[in-house]
Amino acid sequence: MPPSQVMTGLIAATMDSDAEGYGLINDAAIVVSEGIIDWVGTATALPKRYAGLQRQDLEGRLVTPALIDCHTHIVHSGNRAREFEMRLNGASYEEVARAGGGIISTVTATRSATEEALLASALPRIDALIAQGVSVVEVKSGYGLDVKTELKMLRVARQLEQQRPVRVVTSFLGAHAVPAGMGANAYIDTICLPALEAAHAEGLVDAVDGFCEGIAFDTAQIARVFDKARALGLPVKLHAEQLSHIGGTALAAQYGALSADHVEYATPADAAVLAAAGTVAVMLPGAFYTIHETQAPPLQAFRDHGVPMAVGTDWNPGSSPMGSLLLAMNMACTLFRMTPAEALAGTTRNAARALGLTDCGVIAEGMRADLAIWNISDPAELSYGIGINPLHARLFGGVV
Ligand code: DI6
Ligand code: FE
Repeated sequence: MPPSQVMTGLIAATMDSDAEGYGLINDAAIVVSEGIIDWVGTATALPKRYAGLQRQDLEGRLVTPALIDCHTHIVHSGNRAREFEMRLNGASYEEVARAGGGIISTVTATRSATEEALLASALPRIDALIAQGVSVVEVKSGYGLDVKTELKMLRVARQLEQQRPVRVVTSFLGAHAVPAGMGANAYIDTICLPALEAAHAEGLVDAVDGFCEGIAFDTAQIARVFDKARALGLPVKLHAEQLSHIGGTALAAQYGALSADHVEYATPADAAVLAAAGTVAVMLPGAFYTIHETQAPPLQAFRDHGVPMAVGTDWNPGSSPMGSLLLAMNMACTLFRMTPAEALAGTTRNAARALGLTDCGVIAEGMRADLAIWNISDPAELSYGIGINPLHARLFGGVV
């Protein structure tokens, strides 16, 4: 355990839900003890009992909760740069598919990679996120589509947490795509549900996800996966309404999902049911940008109904090869017109909520001391910069 210490000379963006906007405290002090935030407030109000503690002057820097990337697919093998290039040279979808492109190419590569190789390729990705002040990363399976590889992906996700000072939250995404030569229902019965049971038995699953889309699984098929999740006592989340409106958002809300992700084609009625269910809407502007989507998610409806909004990278080799959560915040502002305060809440407080975590995401007494210290003084700069990383230091459980 690191020694107890007082940080002073800082501006705290606490992101505390009771506070408006950033929950800013100018000339703040934060007391960290045994990896936990013991006290936060204005320096002049620091209780006398902390007078003897070691002090660190942060020279006017901004301190936020460490960031949380609540939607990634960083465990995968290979990349799809070739098909990116083919498409920009005018190749059609069919030509790309015939050349072995698309999601199935990532499945093939991920199946043939050893656990060690998968881990080796995922480590630099999680390092890139950590270098931007990220302390929690959600990681999905979904590029195996067979029992063995789905479990392999989740084991690698768990290993990331052993190898790096970071917390990993896993989502089982067996219902990501239908493997070639198989019907969706048969796939769910013979592979997806048995894989979920096996992964859960091994303690590999924190939540269950699915891709509810015309090119993947319909609501009735996802409901069967969610029923199994419910029977196992696991929370659910869903890729919903990304390319079209087929009812995934309402289904997610019906199952009390932690989050509904993408939601470009969600409607104001969907916003109302999300709000009633307490489900977080996760914005993934990297995918919107990459696939040249033009339909932006209904932000104003989310605001009007009080739907909590989060922001993630969706880091995956196909629709969002994006290794920067700060860039995702910038794009959420520029492409979706989120405010910088909403974007920061979306990678702290609301991202924690999208993962079902209650001990991080805000700077408040009793929370984990997962903090990001930035070389800036205005929190809007985090969303304003494009490809700029102003991180000074990151505390993970109180450790620099
Ligand atoms: N939504 C997406 O945008 C990605 N998966 C998903 O559920 C696409 C993943 C890929 O193309 O590899
Ligand atoms: Fe995704």
